[in-house]
Amino acid sequence: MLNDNGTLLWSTGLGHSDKAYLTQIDPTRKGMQVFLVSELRQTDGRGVMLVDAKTGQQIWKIGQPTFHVGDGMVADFDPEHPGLECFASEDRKGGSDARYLLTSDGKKLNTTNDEVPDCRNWAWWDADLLRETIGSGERVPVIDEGVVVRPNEGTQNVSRQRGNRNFNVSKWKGETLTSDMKGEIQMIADLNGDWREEIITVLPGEIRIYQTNIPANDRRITLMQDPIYRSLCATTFARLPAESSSGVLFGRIKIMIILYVDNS
Ligand SMILES: [Ca+2]
Ligand SMILES: [Ca+2]
Ligand SMILES: [Ca+2]
Repeated sequence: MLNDNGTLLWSTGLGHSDKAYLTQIDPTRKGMQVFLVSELRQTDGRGVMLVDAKTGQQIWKIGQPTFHVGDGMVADFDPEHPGLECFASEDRKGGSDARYLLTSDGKKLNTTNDEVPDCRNWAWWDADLLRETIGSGERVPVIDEGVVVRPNEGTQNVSRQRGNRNFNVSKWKGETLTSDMKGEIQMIADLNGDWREEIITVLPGEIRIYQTNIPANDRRITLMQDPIYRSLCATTFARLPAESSSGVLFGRIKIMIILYVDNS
């Protein structure tokens, strides 16, 4: 964690973290916390952990060995547990396919991998403050035509078939809110300034912006007024797509900020 003058504020000493999120994750604690997952093998149970954002002091750890935790996310999707649920998944190249789901105060919730949602693609879509998940549907083949220019070979016309994603927005383990959306997701952000997020997809020769048609029950400041959210949108979606993000205060909960994303 860097200070505002660029100097080191604190370090866990764990090395490379594939994902880290700064926000108020546990509403019973003062200040913000950082949820960290470790790419490096950790035998001391700190491969998935929560630390105090100001000091780096450990708040909780998963307490079991981890191998190569390649993805992670924080989102409030379960109202039964206060604050943001913390979840993560092992990368198979580390030798494990385990997935983890913990409450904001570090209690493990899942007994099977199926109980853990995907880390990618979350959006505020309906009128409540829980985050909705974007489920992948079938891949629909499309023909993508264009030209390529190769050194020493000149210009060639190309036509290739590739998959194109069909997806739905749903409550986690609940009702589907919007279905039959299409394209590869490039960005999820509050572009039209209410506080729900638009989903931007691409298809061959086409950009789509999906916007919720579910009325809000209250008025909230647009997420883009939050400089952290705004800068996060600019940085996150300029790289590999499909990483959801946000960073504003919704009543009792500040939502997450990605500090660092590495897709290696
Ligand atoms: Ca919750
Ligand atoms: Ca919601
Ligand atoms: Ca919006």
